[in-house]
Amino acid sequence: MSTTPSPGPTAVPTPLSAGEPDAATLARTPLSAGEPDAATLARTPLSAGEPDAATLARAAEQTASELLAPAAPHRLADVVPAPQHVQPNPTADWVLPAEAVIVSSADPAALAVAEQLAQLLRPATGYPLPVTDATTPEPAGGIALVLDDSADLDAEGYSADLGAEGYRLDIATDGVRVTAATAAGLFHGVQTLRQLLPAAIESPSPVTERWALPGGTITDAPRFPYRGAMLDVARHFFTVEDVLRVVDHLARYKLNHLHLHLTDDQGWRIAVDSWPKLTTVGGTTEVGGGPGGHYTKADYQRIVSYAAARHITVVPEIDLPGHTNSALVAYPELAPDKIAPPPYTGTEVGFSYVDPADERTYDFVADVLGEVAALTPGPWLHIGGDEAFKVKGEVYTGFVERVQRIVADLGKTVVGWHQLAPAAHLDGRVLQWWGTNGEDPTTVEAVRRGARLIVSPGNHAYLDMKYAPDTPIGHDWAGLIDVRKAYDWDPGTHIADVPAEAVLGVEAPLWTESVTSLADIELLLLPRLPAIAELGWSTRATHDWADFRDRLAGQGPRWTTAGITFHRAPEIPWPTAPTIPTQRNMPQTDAATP
Ligand code: TNX
Repeated sequence: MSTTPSPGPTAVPTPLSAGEPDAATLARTPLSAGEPDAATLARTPLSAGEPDAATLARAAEQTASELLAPAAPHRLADVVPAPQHVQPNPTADWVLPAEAVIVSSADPAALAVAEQLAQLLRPATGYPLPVTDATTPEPAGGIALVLDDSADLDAEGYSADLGAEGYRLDIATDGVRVTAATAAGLFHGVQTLRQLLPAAIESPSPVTERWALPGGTITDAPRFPYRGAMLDVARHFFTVEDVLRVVDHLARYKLNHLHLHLTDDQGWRIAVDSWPKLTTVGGTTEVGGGPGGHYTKADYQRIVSYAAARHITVVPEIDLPGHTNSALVAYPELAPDKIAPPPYTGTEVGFSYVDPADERTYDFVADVLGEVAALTPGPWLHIGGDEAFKVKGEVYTGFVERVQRIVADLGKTVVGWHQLAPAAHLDGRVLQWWGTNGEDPTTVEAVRRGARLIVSPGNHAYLDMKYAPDTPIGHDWAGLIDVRKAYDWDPGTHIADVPAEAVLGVEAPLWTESVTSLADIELLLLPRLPAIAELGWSTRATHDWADFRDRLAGQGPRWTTAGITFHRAPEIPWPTAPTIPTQRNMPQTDAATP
């Protein structure tokens, strides 16, 4: 990130107390770096060309008025993932007024983002924040969301191609303007805006706070088009509500894909009308013997549309030919020996497979993928392909090639774990690389034949790995992954001999053998998910551990205020004084109180 140095108090986050600052607060308010206070000014001897008493008095008055209007508590650059270009203007801090209006371009998708912004801001502020539309939205003391693909985004001597997901955020004395060529760009701009407000904005009920934003301009766009996380809902089942909450976490950090690992040995989680026992029989187990569960088609569509409203594409995975014990329990005809295996509730891998020699298997695959494709507006279908240890050599590649063709015939783009690499290339196919060693000639060869990669190194991006030996849940087969390990790698160069252009993006998978609750999910996701999100979004020039660590620390009070569980990783300088917003005394019936 190139940052124009900003003099003034924005360098020191100033915790604000309830209401207007009193005299004691003002006395404690740090002065701008290098700014003399009134006493210093009075002691300064006059010499030729030095300011006279009147000038000094004016300077003192200005200092006093700056103290009366304390700076916004956050620096413009205090954003995760790091924005591309940040140009602070400390004279342009802005405070959201109670009567602010959110005005948006009339496009329905832009208006939807404006309404989402209002919904983010209303609970904590208690302000009405009406949403209106205009042909040429202007902030006019409030917030304008401008959809404009021809906007002059070249400002202040720099230029940026905002593309499909970029945005420009201007915070000035007359309000805030977010400009983007797409609703997705506006949505990402809104996430940045949200992070620049005091952490109390995350409060689910009204609090007294000065809703100050740091002045200046951010121009921002992602490095990679694919930025994702995966949730394994097969080893343990998670409710729709849990998944929607994970979607919210992705959205905060500008991730745009949610990969759902929908099927595995321990449970089949997506309803398939043509093979109903997949869920009624295959969905009733999970690791440890719990009741499991599954998504009806309506449930799945609810996840898909909730994600779409947050500009996140769902990538459904049906893992084939291995990891299929739950399907074999339901339909023994798919098993190589045609005998139903017992349900599996352990955590071993690699023992099950659908019979690659039986045509019925391909009917099954076509039916399942056809129904899942019909429910999925996004372009991707993930066919797994990992750890099919008992399907070897040409039998394996032959199976994969047939399934790849089925996906293509459904009009979807095939994604699979990098074990697919030896199979023949098919236009557009994407391999998800989960190795732990960046030397992988088989994957390099598949890339040479045209495959693109989603990079998920097991020893950096696997969110199911423990942070430290004492992490209460998680694995360690790929090593321990503390926050620095999650952050310190480059998706563009990680795999030797794979050119950066072949890298579609990055994904952080969360396998759930040991994960049984939403709190468990959040503990493993946060704070590592923002690290992976930053690798996917931010230009490499911003990569800086010390800077990231400080910006990440600022997210802690937000999670605390929002009631989100996270791991207080010892290498992050979390603020010591928790930001406990003052609850405002509002009647229970207040519309803004959830
Ligand atoms: C490997 S990564 C698997 C999963 C396990 C995971 C546990 C991959 C494609 N397969 O089946 O859940 O390790 O970390």
